[in-house]
Amino acid sequence: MKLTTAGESHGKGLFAIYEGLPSNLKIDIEEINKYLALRQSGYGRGGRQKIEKDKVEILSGVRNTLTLGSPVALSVINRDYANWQNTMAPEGADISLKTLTKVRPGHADLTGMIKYDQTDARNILERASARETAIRVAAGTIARQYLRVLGVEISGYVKCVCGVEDTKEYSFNELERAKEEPLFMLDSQKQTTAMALVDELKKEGDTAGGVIEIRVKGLKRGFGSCMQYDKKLDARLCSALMSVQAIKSVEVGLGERVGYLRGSQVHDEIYYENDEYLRKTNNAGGIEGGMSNGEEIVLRAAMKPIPTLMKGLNTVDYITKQPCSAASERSDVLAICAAEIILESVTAIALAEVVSERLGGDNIAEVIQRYVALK
Ligand code: EPS
Repeated sequence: MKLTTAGESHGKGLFAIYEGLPSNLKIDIEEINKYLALRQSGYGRGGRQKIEKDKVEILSGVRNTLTLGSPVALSVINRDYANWQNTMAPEGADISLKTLTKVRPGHADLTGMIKYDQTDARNILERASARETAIRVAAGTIARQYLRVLGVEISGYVKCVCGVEDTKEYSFNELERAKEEPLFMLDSQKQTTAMALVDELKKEGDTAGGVIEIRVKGLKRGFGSCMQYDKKLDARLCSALMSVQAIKSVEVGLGERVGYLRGSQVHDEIYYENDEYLRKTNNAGGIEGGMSNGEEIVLRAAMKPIPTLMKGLNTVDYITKQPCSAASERSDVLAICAAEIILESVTAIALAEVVSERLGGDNIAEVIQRYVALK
């Protein structure tokens, strides 16, 4: 499977070509739109989300709701393009209208301008923007639908917002209600504290990030490989999570804590009962030796605070070289709920790819048959 995305934040839209899906997979467009709406939700978002009402259009590869086995082309139109057409239109535009030279620390602006030989950071930020993730959520929901026919489900929640941390443990089934919460947090007291903090940060012109936990239930053992470094499941999943804008750390299972504990406190002991190899703990987060071991996969990722601060950060104007305050027109204070949906989606995309590498299959019946036959 291969996913290629295209599109600028204030251009005509976001687009994707998703290759390698088997034929006869049923595509639920309403579910794609549900996840697109969830990606736009959450406390702390800014003005842009009031403009956009993301909806997917499937342009190829699906007929009467079933995949054909051909590349699936997807689009999500930017409503805001109507307000930016005069400066963004490929056919001809006045590029002087929205130039940005007060490069923003934490963004791609400065290095991108030097690397791509630009004098306007807009030519960098338009593509670097997290708006691109809308189309990854659309494709990710198709990947989710592929995994679901095999009995694999993905969920998650927000564990921490700017230091307000929920340290409780939750079962997979408890996670689903997170999406009904304003910050996708499961501890209501922590969530209230976090929302008050977001209000305070907004007043101060500041921003926040947080920590997200993603879980995968129902994947059989043996996906990924211990035989070659680039086939390891943990490497594949962590790379997918790290590819999401603003994600600065990713961990599996106990993660960083393994460096602070003894072997006897870390490894999940094995016992045998009712014809099954079982564990009492899942510190490994469902992955050992680069392969799924049949336990739930547990991933955590930290998102940095949004780097456009309304109060501005100290920087330099790229053209005049004079010190100034970084550009800020409008911004999200926090986009942690969006990130949670995006991380579920990229997990689905990476996992679907790993699964299809092992199972192959030109049509979904063949895929299911091969999966069922696995030990
Ligand atoms: C983003 C800046 C903001 C965000 C945007 C990501 O957009 P704008 O510059 O239009 O105010 O809202 O995210 C989205 C549009 C989205 O749909 O997630 C950035 O610079 O990364």
